[in-house]
Amino acid sequence: MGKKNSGDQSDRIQRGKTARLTDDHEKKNQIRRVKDVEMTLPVVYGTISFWLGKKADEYHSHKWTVYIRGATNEDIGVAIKRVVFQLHPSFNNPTRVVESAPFELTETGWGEFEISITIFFHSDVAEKPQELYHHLKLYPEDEAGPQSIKKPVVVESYDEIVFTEPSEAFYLRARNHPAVVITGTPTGLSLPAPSGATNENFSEKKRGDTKDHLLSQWFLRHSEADELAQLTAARQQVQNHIMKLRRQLNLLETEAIRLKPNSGQ
Ligand code: SLL
Repeated sequence: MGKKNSGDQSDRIQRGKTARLTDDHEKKNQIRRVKDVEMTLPVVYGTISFWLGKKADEYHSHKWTVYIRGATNEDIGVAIKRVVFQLHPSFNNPTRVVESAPFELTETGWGEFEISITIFFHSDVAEKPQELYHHLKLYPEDEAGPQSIKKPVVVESYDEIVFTEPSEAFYLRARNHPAVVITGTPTGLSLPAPSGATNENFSEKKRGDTKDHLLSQWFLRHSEADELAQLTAARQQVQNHIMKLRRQLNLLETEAIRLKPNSGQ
């Protein structure tokens, strides 16, 4: 049965930095990678669990949700194709596959256990699946008296999925996406002219974000995420400005060619 932990805090933040995703087998497939660039996907994963109070029975004392979300609640479906949550074998069909963002799963149960979260990336990301682990926590550590049905127990971990030398395809597709943080300047890559097919479209089709999530009031704050969000916003402003200048330059160049007297005449 579920155990009651003792300790100081029920809401806990855990930190980690995910190691470089190695990709030996993909190197053989001649994936073109962007040198001197790192793409980072800041994520938060964890569980929020509510005690069911009067509705509780022996096998269903809590209702909980496990999830992995963008650290700033942006849609991480830009990089992640599918997430598999592996539950305790006491659950029916303990392997739960979530095919699109938001990547989450809600269940009822009675006990705490380790959930494995396997992340599969889109094929153009060209990275192997990555596994994270989260310990489902149902019981608050610091409260002696009866639990409240209103205040859940929340445990979240902040992590960064780092794509060092990302694939060119992924870089070009996701470099302006708000869920992604870019560091470095690409070398040896001729960027296509702005087509309008980047930034603007993301905002229209990002329904996998968790900004208006039903549970968002319980999401914890992670200072790293806030800092990265500021950096991303600044970078995007600069990007937009560059795009605008590029368009103007293009127009001017076209106009210059048109006005240039033909050498033969
Ligand atoms: C414990 N080692 O003893 C853990 C195992 C398993 C929890 C916890 C199943 C719910 C259901 C469920 O909650 N299992 O049958 O629908 O605390």
